[in-house]
Amino acid sequence: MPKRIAIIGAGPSGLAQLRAFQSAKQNGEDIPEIVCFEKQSDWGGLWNYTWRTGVDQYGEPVHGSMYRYLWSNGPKEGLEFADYSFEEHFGKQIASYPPRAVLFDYIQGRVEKAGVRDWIRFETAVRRVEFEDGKFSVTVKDLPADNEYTEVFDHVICASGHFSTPNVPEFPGFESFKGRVLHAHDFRDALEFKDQDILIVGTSYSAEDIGSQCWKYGAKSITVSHRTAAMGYDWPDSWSEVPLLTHVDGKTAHFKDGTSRDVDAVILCTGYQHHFPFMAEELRLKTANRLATADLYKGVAWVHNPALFYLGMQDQWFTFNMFDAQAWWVRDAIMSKIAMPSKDEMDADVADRVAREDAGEDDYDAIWYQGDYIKELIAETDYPSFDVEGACQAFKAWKGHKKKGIMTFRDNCYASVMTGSMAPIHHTPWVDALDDSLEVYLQN
Ligand code: FAD
Ligand code: NA7
Repeated sequence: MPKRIAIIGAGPSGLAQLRAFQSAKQNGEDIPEIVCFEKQSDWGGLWNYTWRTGVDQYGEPVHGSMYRYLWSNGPKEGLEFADYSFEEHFGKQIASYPPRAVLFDYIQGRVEKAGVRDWIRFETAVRRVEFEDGKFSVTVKDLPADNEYTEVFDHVICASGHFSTPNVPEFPGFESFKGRVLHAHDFRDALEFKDQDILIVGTSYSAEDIGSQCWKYGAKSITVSHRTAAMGYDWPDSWSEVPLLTHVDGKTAHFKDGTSRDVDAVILCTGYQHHFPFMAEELRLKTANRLATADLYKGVAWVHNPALFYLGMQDQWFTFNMFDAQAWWVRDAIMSKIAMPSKDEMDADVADRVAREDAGEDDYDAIWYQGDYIKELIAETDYPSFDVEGACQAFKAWKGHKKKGIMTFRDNCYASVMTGSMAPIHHTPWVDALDDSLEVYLQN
């Protein structure tokens, strides 16, 4: 009997896993039986945009955190698949910061070519994963049929993402705030905040990008409140950065330095939780959003039971090609091409990764740390080797471009580390590009 493998989620990580197994099959290897459970009706994970917020048509928590007009927040040259270039997909080189629809198209292209859609059971939510007698029992719900059933697997690969369950702090006065309070997870369209005074709490990607979106689409002012430190970019005139919110009173927001400001809406860009309610306690990953996750050998194998794997659970500089590196490694561990060490060795590996991350001093160290991690994994599999150093350099240039102009960094272009060709400069500066459709983006 071939082994049976359950993959939870058909986002970029789960799709990387499907492609990894399919590539082994294409090379004539006997692969296990693969079943991928995806609760949405289509693949692509966060890149599969939904207008819905709250719960979906079946009462399931909405997974999507992406919003309209989202453009890649880093250069595409840092995330390109080594086995499927942008040029192969689009038939030409494209500009460096594609909008969501363009990246969604690219993600789909590789798995359509691989022909793995039949391996996915859509609209099927994983409800419970348990381990008994050396096997995993996976209970799922067929959502349209309103029917739960359980199947048994030799391995489970959890690729359910970790940017969907919001971290929602409460500040005094929210209960009587005379405006809208929402988390970034529920933000969909910046036009909703046109002509409004917006308060954003948080200073990471969501804060920076949602603030920039609101600015681009006509918000009157953006105030960003920080817990640790201001972002410090050279913001447009209508922006200000203030210390942490202490409370709100009516429409007035008060900050730690004693200043206050009237606002129409508060957008909490306060990050997400790693949330796996379907995992039995002894299988459930509990980790901060960091580069070296807790309890994952090589960043993927659950040290307490290495028949279970998690993909894409790190904080992310690299995304798609890192998920690939992980997926190829997990495939080879499952197919016994990579040997798993003792529990002590796995624990030592995790401790070493944590110590090395903690020793890093800045974002550049973090970028190279994650680049080295990718190199380490791909050296152990047949994932096509690529110029990871070149991708790190693209991220370094990107950071420099952000410092130079936070509203203009997306107008820069970089060379592909897969094909060597230079991306064209986009036909319209980002601040003026209000149409983010695939058709318009590809008009270069
Ligand atoms: P996800 O994309 O979250 O996919 C997980 C999948 O699992 C989903 O399809 C979900 O429906 C499914 N699932 C979850 N629970 C269950 C269940 N119980 N049963 C069945 N299926 C389930 N990365 C970039 O490279 N560039 C960007 O510009 C960028 N922008 C981002 C903007 C936002 C707002 C956010 C939140 C993230 C962004 N990211 C970006 C990072 C993003 O995490 C990755 O690009 C990528 O989507 C992660 O893929 P994943 O497959 O690990 O997770
Ligand atoms: P991140 O990167 O996890 O950042 C969370 C931010 O929220 C960060 O600035 C935190 O501040 C801040 N935070 C968290 N809790 C609080 C409280 N209680 N009060 C004030 N501020 C708080 O999440 P993002 O959503 O920005 O990015 C997630 C992904 O989405 C990312 O990978 C992108 O690709 C898109 P801190 O610095 O810890 O003080």
